[in-house]
Amino acid sequence: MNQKEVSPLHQVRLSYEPKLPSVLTGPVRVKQLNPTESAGDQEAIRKLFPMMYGKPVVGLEASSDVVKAPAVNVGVILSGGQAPGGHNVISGLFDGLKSLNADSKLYGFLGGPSGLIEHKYIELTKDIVDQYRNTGGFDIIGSGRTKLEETWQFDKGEEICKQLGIKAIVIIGGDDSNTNACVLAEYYLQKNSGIQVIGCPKTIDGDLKNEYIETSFGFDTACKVYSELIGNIQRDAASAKKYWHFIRLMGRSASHIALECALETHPNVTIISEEVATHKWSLSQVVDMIVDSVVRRAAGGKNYGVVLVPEGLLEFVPEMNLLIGELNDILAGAEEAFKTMSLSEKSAYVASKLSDSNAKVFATLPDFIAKQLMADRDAHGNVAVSQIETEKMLIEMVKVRLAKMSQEGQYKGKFSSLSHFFGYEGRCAMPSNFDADYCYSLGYNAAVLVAAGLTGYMSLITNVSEPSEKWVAGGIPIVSMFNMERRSGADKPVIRKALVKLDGAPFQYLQSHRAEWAGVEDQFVFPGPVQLFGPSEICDRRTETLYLESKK
Ligand code: FBP
Repeated sequence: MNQKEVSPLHQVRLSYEPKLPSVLTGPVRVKQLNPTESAGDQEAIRKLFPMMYGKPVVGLEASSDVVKAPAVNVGVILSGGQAPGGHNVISGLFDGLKSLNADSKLYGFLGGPSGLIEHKYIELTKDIVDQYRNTGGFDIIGSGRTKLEETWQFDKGEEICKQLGIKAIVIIGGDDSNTNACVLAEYYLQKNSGIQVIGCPKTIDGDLKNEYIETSFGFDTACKVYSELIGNIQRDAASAKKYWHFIRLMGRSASHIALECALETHPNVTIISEEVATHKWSLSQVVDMIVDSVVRRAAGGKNYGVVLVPEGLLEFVPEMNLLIGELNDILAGAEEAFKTMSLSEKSAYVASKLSDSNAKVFATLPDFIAKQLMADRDAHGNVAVSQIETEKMLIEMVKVRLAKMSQEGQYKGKFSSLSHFFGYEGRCAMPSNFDADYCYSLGYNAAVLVAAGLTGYMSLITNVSEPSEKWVAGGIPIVSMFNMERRSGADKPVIRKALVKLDGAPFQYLQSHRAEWAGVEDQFVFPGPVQLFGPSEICDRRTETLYLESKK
């Protein structure tokens, strides 16, 4: 982006110096730690990744030997949805490479993984990188969702790397992109092409974490942005006293964002998809949970409140999950036929193909939800959940239930509702100090892993609930996070998605306060905007999720 003018905050923020773990501020030595196994299906994964399987976790320790590293050319790719801090991974990588050897070069592949295949790239110079330090967005080189999974794509990638003298590719992405990064690393190793591949854990969804990765970058900022907005809405609700606000929060599958925002703001009702799936709740039972709070508060004279709905909810409701699964299959074979059909023709076509039980569920859905469920799937065959207005559907269902209760004399309140969806508002926000520091460190550390000759590793910064000087740097073999899962009709090695754990401290905290928050007394908390300057306890504050998880 060629900007003529930048805001005053943007200008000042460009010169913020991200904090690094102490170990990365001087010469380091890489030490091998524990050998690893894959997270599941060890035999199958070992066969698929004979070169990568079993590699050890690595850690960095300060070294007194100052060895001049040879100059290297590295390529970087931003993959998938935007997450605050992506530009800092790139600036950290750039600075890390230059600190090891000023003649090293960084190339950015444009528009995501497709840039590697189509040979679209720019050299990232200091002038370019300096314009993007500590800013939100992925616009420095753009992102994309092309899947890197076929050998012709890997070969095209190798071709451009050879042409530019690129020795390593750094892929900044979520679970799917890092899965592909590992497949690419194995392929290049088997071919002896001399190209290393390093991953970095990105996603606002917070679902790329495990015993090693404490959090994915972008989660901190995105949740803080949404929590500010939720707090503002809660204050409006408590001032006007006339609306129930239903707020859907992004997060394709897992409910980490909804959970974190609930811990920050204490809304009346928070739905957690993983809980719905575990207890096999129907949509009607989800509605029970909301109606219970609406009725209790109305009895206390309060006809207002706030409900948080996770974006991925429908896929976790068993009856809807079955329906969506069958719809995916039907739609996969009907793309051509659909092009010329009206909405009612599409509905009739789908209804005629569905099994009896799924057809019954489909018939109960409001038209707008049926239409959204029939929309195009993404490259992975998934429903675009960010386009499904689940919050509006729940409002309709709550209205019907309350009308019935009113007729039966069980409810005497007034129900006016407003719906909201917060997702894209947070993905490109200016990164919080935590994300600015964490991302810069991930990128800087990736340069060290490249210099150490590693491949198939993810850049790892841990102990992040502590101040940054105490952070620990290292790398984890991506293959150690794999298990086999059924995808598009075949068993594939993938990084296991981290869903909300119902026995984990963050959910347990919500659970122990839910009844109180749903009751008549308002318990709302107003977090206010992300603070970039001021006391450290405010500006460097981590997510509640991270604090609660690190206490164990
Ligand atoms: P990543 O997993 O690639 O980080 O993207 C996550 C996400 O922001 C989800 O929360 C959301 O459902 C989806 O991307 C939206 O996708 P799109 O950017 O294609 O609209």
